[in-house]
Amino acid sequence: MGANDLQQAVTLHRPAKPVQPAAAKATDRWSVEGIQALLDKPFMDLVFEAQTVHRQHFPAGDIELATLLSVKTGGCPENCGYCPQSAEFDTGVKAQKLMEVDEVVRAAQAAKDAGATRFCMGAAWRAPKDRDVEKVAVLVEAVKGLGLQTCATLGMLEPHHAQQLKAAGLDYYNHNLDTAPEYYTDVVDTRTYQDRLDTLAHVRSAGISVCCGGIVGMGEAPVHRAGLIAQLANLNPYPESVPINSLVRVPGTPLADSEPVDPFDFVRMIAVARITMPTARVRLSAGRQQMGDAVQALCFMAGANSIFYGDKLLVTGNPDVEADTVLLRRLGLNARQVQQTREEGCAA
Ligand code: SAM
Ligand code: DTB
Ligand code: SF4
Repeated sequence: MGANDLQQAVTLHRPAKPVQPAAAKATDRWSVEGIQALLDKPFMDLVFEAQTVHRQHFPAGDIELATLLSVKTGGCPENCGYCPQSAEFDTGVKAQKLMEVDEVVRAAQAAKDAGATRFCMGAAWRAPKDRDVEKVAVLVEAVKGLGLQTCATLGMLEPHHAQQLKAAGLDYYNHNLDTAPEYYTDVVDTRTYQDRLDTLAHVRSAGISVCCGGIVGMGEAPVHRAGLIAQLANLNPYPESVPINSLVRVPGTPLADSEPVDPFDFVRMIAVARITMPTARVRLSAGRQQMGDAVQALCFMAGANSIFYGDKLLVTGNPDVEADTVLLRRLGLNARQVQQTREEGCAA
């Protein structure tokens, strides 16, 4: 990619003109305004409310550990402005083929041995082809066979793909809405928000649990943060897992120079996700390496009860297992061997 192309990409990713939030539907449980009012609460009141809701639905101190593996890295045809794996951006990430089953099983077993209960396989595809889904189904079956919860994030799915993955034993599918609909086109223009919603509907119809969240720190306005939470919380039902990512600013991506997020504003997003989606696993996701222990502790106080666990996210770093083990011990947080899901009834 040349300097001119990069300049064009940067222009595409300029902050949006102020836009009215999407019109509310009669069935919506939450309005954007209601969520903004929560985000605007005094910090201590908001965190107290979130922790109160949290304790009504989960045992105190319970945390889920989910390990990520990039099973197919780089070379993606999409232009998501945050992503180091897009072929459009010069980030130094080399495109690789889909990993072999043995290699994936070894990584999954190591994750299990280190204490993870969920294993999430990520692929840098816009949408997998039939033959890709067949191969990933083999991976899912093998990982499931180790006694781990399985998750995959492969891009847009057709209904028959979702059914095939469900039959192979896929427990969760991760597909993020990333931001509010009004800001989406400032971040990616090779697909639409509706494309994302359609895939989520296909995943739901196939009986796979939904993992869906977003990213904070992409130059979005407060109303867009509220708009993202409104979209997630108004899904019917809302997602079982909600990853809240803090943008990892990767050199070469159009969003590399975004303003860092105020850590307290990030904590507020966790708190509001907890309050509006009380039984979901709210995952403190990308960005922990840049966050520090005290901010992470505030996120747990605000209701986060899941992390990505392992030295790497997909292509960028994550706190190492030793550091996380120490942090969790210092905070009295414990991973359980059998994670309860909403269907199993996770009220404390
Ligand atoms: N290609 C598939 C897709 O886009 O759905 C799956 C992989 S994609 C990397 C999964 C998610 O990772 C994205 O939706 C985005 O939310 C998150 N992500 C990617 N790059 C990120 C970054 N630099 N910082 C934070 N989150 C990021
Ligand atoms: C999610 O919400 N965050 C994860 C996972 N789902 C797939 C990915 C984070 C990626 C961070 C940058 C990278 O390593 O590529
Ligand atoms: Fe491709 Fe997913 Fe990265 Fe977008 S987020 S460029 S779809 S790998």
